[in-house]
Amino acid sequence: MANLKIDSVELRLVRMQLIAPFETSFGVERDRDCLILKIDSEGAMGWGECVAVRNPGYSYETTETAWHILTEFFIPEILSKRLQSVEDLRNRLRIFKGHPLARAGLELAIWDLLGVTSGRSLQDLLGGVVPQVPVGVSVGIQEDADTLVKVVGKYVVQGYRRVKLKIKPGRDVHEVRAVREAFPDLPLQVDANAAYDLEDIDIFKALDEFQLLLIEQPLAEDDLVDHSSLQAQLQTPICLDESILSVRHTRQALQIDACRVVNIKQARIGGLQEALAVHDLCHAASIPVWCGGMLETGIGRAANLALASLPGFQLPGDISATDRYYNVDIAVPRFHLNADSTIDVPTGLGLGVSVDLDALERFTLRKALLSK
Ligand code: OSB
Ligand code: MG
Repeated sequence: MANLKIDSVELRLVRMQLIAPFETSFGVERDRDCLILKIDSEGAMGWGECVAVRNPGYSYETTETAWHILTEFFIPEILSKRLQSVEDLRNRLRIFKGHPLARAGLELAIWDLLGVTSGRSLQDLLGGVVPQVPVGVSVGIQEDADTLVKVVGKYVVQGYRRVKLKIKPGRDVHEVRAVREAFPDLPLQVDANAAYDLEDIDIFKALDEFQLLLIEQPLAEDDLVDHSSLQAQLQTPICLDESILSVRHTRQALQIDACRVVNIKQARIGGLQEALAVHDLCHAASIPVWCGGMLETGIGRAANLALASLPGFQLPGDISATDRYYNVDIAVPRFHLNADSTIDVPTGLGLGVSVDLDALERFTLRKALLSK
């Protein structure tokens, strides 16, 4: 049993320049904001990342709502308290509703602390089994189909063996066809980020012809029922991202065949513990899962790699090398793509990465130290 006294929590609003703008159906990100948390516990420290961004485009949460929820509610609930486990933290936060991204950021710092203080890697704590995980790259919406084909080609040359294309209404069938014609054998999938509705069935019927691995989150995040109707009309598996916020949602989605693949993001699911439960449920039901990404810094990416090393992760994750995202990252060492389109899972204590404090300070827009 661990015994972590929570002495203080430092919260930072951080802004990092992306190497290239990332466009999805809900907007363009040029630089990425997030919150970085550091928990101090009797001389040990744990790092976490809350992946909320400036706008409520992917999720209703933003950096400002997460700041509010963390500083006013979640962190005061644990300051100067003793925590024996992640379950202890979850129990303390159970009185609060929602805000999974804020919740997951705080939980991640506790996982890191648990690893550091018990001499174990996060992979070990989670039950990960493989030393490298297969990864792909998520490609944003581009100027036009020709540019998209070029950008995909660049990633293929770099060694990515699975590509995800972001789509939105008006930028879908034509683009996917162009990429499929240029790369007939490339494992390919698309992500709509909830931009369509059932009336768009003809678009999905057309996408159904391109041997896609999956179609991610085609319809609204709060609509499992329409996803089930859509799945019944398609050969291509539907994969849910935004719709799956808990193990209960997962069970219900599978019950009504609203999806046949699940994207697991520990952040969206409210933390690694709940993500493990979603993994276990899907693994037992032989539903393939894969690890999604949120353009994380090296802190969040380290967590994703550890999670993706569990046995149920049977499809490549949206976990790309550091140089797909940032020229300068706040965590070191950087993550590199291996020749077989995998990335090594960190083996050091906790997250297994170090934070570059100078870089962190340079990227910090605001910070607060909470203690009792
Ligand atoms: O829907 O999967 C998504 C990035 C930000 C927000 C939502 C999503 C994404 C990605 C990028 O697809 C995945 C990554 O490389 O981190
Ligand atoms: Mg997605």
